[in-house]
Amino acid sequence: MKQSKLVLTLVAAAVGLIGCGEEKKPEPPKVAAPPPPSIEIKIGSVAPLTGGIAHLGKDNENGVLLALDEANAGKIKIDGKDAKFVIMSEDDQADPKVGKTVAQKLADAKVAGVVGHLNSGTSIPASEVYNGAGIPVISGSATNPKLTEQGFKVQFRVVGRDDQQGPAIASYLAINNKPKVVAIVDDATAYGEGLANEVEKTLKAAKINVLPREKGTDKTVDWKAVLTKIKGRKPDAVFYGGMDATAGPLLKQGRELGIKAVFAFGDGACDGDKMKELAGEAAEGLMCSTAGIPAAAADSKFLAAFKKKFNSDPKIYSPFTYDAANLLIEAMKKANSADPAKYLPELAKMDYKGATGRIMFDEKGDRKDPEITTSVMKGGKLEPVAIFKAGQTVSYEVFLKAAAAAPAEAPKPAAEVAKDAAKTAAEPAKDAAKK
Ligand code: ABU
Repeated sequence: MKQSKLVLTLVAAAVGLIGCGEEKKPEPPKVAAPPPPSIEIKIGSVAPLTGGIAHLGKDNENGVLLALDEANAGKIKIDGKDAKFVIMSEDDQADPKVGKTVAQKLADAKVAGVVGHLNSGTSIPASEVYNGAGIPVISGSATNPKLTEQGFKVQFRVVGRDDQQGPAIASYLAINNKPKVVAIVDDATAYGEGLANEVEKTLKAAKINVLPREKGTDKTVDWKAVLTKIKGRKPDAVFYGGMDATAGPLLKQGRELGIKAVFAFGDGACDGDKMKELAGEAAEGLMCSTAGIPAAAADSKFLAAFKKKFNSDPKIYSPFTYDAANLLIEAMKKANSADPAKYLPELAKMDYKGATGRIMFDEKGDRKDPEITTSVMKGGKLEPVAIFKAGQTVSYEVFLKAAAAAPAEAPKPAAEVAKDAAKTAAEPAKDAAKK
């Protein structure tokens, strides 16, 4: 009995020891779960960030920044990896040579796509670089037709072209103001000269007398010699093809010289606040066009998010650069790849509802049926007055009504919106332009 008690005690002690030994054994180190695989996707953004139109360049960049912020917050997965979108922003100084140099820099850095450039004069030479590198590029502002006439499959734009914008603003001017003599000035850039040519063609087709072309540059701020010459020819209207930094002084000096003609500009000089800042009271009555909807008419969610992030309203093009960046991202999501060769086919066939409306591309990479807006400065505010779209001009009011009536989840084709707007209009297109 004593013996068996002893045996039990020893067994118990041994078990206890084993137990104690197990308790003392150091815990195996806890290995943290490996982080989910991630992928950094670089998106290039190019615009003039210095110089006379840096305010527009910064606005373009802001559109891209907002789109990338939202995409990163949305925790997008591409090819099973957490996608982190980063901007690679470059300043092309609105200079064609610098434009080509920074395009090469972006290609060397292997960006997945590019939003830019702002100017046609930089976009056109840069497009050769992107085409050679196979990098998709979408401009939110360049309007010269040549950009998408080169047959580059990587090139897209989300605004209209100057051969749409020029006829629209010239027709509005011809119908509404009935000028007999028009002076045309341009800044000798791909955009300014090209748009001026389109306006001239339309006016001449309407049998309006167009004076011999006057020229400046994209740096001209002293227009007195040109304007003095123009004043002597007594034009009823002056059209200028150029950006706001040069258009503002032209308008101000024109009024100071006593020119009473109506001044009309294209999209590069259709920023109401900037024109007021540069031309003051002389900006009243200014007529100008944009190659898309007015920035203030962009999607309300975009407008609120933009205001929250930048504490300012968009200028002319940021809703379009925002859409351009989102189009790149959506195409990558559809292709499940950030490889340009894989997502480019998706981009080309995109049907996307953006902040600026429904976006589809034609075979050249141009936006199908873009809106062209004509605005007039009234009481210190640039008021949209007419929209040209899908071959028809309607009053802005009618266009807004027709667009609001189209269900958001299944947007009507642009041509249908314009046709509906035309049907709704109390007056025919010609009279709508008179409003
Ligand atoms: N569309 C006017 C500003 C940009 C350009 O040069 O085309």
